[in-house]
Amino acid sequence: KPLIFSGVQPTGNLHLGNYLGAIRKFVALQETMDCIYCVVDLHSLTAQLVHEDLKDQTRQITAAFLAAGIDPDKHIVFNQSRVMQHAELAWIFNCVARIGWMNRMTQFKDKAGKDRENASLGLLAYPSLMAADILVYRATHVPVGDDQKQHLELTRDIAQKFNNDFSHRIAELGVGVEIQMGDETVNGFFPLTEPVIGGPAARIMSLRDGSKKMSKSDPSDLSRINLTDDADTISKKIKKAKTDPEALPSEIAGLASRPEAENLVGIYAGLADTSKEAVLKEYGGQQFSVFKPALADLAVEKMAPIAGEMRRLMADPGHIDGVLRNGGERAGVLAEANMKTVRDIIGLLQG
Ligand code: AQP
Repeated sequence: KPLIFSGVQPTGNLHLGNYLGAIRKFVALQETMDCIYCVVDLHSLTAQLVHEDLKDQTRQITAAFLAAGIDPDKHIVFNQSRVMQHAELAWIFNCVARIGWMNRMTQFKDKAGKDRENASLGLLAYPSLMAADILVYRATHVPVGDDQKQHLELTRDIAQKFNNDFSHRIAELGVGVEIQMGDETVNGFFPLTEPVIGGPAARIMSLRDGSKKMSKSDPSDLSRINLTDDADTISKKIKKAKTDPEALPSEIAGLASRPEAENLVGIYAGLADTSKEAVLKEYGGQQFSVFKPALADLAVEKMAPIAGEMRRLMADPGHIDGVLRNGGERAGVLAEANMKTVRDIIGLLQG
């Protein structure tokens, strides 16, 4: 049965990239699928170990989930550290995965920089914990931005190696399910999870540099639109966004080698829930002096209600904590059922 899992780190302000690339997809998927959405607080320790306002930031991401429209009664919303089975399975996956796999991750290379020897072991093993987050529920689909594609491929590699390494035990215990691998069907315990990536907003770029992704850690606040920015700030940032002097083209091919123009068209398409082609049909031939104000109005129209609702929710932290507690209890039951089987497959002495 399809099951959705995804997570967001409580590190700094959420931005338009997080919203269009991930959270908005979470909301759409909950209409037809069972979903588990997680604030991955353990992951955030790889970015910043000593974190004065980790609790508040965890509440803020939860508030963003709820304000965007995720229903915590029908689906599960919780913070990762409440369900210790994530860390337990991550350890097992650390023993399944190879160091070479981790070393190849572009996010690790970017974040570790030149001084790799000095990067934390947690930063290197980040994808192993991510695989555990997903596979502890045996989730089948993960909605994420394009930047997470490589980590999802690694999750599949870990699942596949576990299924292979323990194939006899899985068969012996009769706990396998049929897993489709290309044209072949194999028996395994963990599914080969599919990423849900795509649409015009799969990778939103910085407003200051069309070659860099919009990111929480960019030192320039003008590079991103934060979910909590007010209407004036959103308009100012879009007005100041880097562009070129040409008018917008009428065809998508005309956006090639115009990364900043392509980014703004993608943001418009994402917010309006349409395609880049449809945006160019409407604005092709127009100057940015016309397109930018239209984009600013649309961004304010879509984002301001979310920011308002987040502020309202943040005024009652007790309610948010209750949502996370309840979600954690429900997630814990599912995770423990799978972990019991994993411990049996491995042959750990229990009971
Ligand atoms: N620019 C982006 N465009 C589309 N999707 C994006 N995501 C992040 N940036 C973009 C997606 O948002 C989800 C949550 O991300 P995260 O908080 O887990 O971590 P991140 O990807 O590290 O976010 P940032 O802003 O990019 O942080 P830093 O600055 O630390 O690198 C994920 O699904 C992600 O794909």
